[in-house]
Amino acid sequence: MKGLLGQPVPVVAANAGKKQGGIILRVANAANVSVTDPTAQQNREGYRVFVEQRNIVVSGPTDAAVLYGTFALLRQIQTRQPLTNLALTSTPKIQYRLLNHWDNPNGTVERGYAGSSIWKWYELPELLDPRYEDYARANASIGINGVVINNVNASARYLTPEYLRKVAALAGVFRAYGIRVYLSVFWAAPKTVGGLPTSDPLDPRVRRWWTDKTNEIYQTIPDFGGFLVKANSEGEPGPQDYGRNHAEGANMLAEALGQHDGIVMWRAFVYKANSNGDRFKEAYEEFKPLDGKFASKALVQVKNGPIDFQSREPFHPLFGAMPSTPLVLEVQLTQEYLGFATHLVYLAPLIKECLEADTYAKGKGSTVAKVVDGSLDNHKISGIAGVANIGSDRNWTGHPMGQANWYSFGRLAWDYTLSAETIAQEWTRMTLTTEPQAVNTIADVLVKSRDIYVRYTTPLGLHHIMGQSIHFGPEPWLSKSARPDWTAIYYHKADSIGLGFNRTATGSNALALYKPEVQKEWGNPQTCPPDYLLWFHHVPWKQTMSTGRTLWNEICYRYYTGVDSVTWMQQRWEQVKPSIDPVLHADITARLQIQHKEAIWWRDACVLYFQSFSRQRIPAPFTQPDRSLEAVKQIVDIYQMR
Ligand code: BDP
Repeated sequence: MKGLLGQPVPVVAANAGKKQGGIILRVANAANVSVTDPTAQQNREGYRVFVEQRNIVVSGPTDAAVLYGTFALLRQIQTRQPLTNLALTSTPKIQYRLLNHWDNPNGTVERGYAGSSIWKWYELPELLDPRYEDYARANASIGINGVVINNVNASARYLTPEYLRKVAALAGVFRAYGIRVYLSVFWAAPKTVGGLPTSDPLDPRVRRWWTDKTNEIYQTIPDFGGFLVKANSEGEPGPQDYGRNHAEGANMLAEALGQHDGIVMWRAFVYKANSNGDRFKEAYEEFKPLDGKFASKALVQVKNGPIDFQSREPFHPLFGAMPSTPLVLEVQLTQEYLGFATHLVYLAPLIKECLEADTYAKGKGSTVAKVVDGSLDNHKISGIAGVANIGSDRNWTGHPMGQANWYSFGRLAWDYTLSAETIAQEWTRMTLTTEPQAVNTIADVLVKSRDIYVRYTTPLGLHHIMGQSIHFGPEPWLSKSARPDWTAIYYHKADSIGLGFNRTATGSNALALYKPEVQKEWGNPQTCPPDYLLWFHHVPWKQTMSTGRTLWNEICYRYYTGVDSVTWMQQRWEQVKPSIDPVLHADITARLQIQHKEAIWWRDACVLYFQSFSRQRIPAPFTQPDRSLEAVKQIVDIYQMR
């Protein structure tokens, strides 16, 4: 309040609160919250902010609720909303609202684009960087109540007493902000840490080891949140190494959690090595048969789409297909496939697109959001996870606008009905400027930015055509890799006839994983939304689309206008210059320049490469790129040089 009002605000004890004209923080009603109510946990976090006599009262049943209410009040003030007749009431729609850090013990971050990890393992537990508290406060301000602090490609180190003390030190900082700590576990830890000959989940020694280890964790961290597991995925060990399935693995950990108040989040991001099917279908085929076999403390964590955090994916077919299992939605805030920390891409529209998608699992209106919040299938627990874009950068996220993605994730996890526009406005006002015209301009750029990114990189449902190791650059010609499903040609299937992956009944039939209503819409190239077209159809270059252009012309149109739209973003950003801190303005101006350069790079790489199949000219008014495909390939090679 002092910072916002520019004058000191005295803090007085509760019983001195008889005077009027202040803010009262009141923990009340705790007794009324029923523990058998499925939404009890969320109710414990819900708040009310209202006016009583001449005071503003922030009330809720727990400290955390009052904290969330306090941040809601601050948001109200900071975004300059009226305070008269204030009546804010809000309860989170999803119970576990988690950040997943992909941070390693050596201080690097898997796919992290904001510098190195913010956790300083060699200084912990004695030295606590003040940023830990800033981080926790920022999370609490947007309602995040848990953090998985280490990479899903996990190190066993975190399960040693030495490291558990370090984790406990972080938990100690986060506790006051309503945030619990979780760990990603390395499946083979019973062997590497425990010295056992096996990590078979059905082996009694292994079970004993996990139970003892879990008890030890709770002795060190009494409010420990639980485990996140990546198993039998991309080379990580798992229960299948012993002929056991994912549910048997998850249930063993759930059993180890016993009476402790913790959960297991078991990731469904799996696809077999050397599979000759369609990677799109693999997680579904492995997990769908396990529905109903998971213990009550186990949730299955599913990425928003079936492949891997592409700039646009159809919703994952597991949503709506596992009614007996609570599913955690996993989205990626770090912009691995969306331009790293150099491209301005606001992700709320992407997250909402998934949440609002209709699975038709129980008829119309069975949205992914209703699957995830547990309401569709009456689950007692629900969760959502965002892969964090936070690092050691002074501005936290590398791209200053990346903060908007951290912010919007928290806001949507709390209330997914908020619009991407509202959140963009809120964030802009609280972070950049309150000048109304500038706010509108910036929010408009934010809201359009994701579609613009899709246009100049992967329009019409193209996917996975990025550089093998530089995921921010194009490599549609990539034809050899350690696995076929790591190449680009596996996905775009360009040939002299056309472009796109036929996933209809005449192709891989991945479409059959969806409910008939969805199949009907996407299965016909005429009714399939153009944004998903090449996800499901191999379309002839000369085919006329709903836009009136042929596929080839439409592709070109999107790549070229996508680049022009980056110019538009640059112009908009220039317009708001008088309202923005000069250093920040210059930073983003420079990043937009990089974005523009790389948009042209994507466009040239893709139109030149696909032109070698379509054998058609670039349609007017656009002109042939002024460099050759070979020249573009060289840039990619340079970035991928050892
Ligand atoms: C992929 C990333 C890889 C992650 C993997 C995962 O490239 O670094 O380990 O996802 O989610 O997108 O496990």
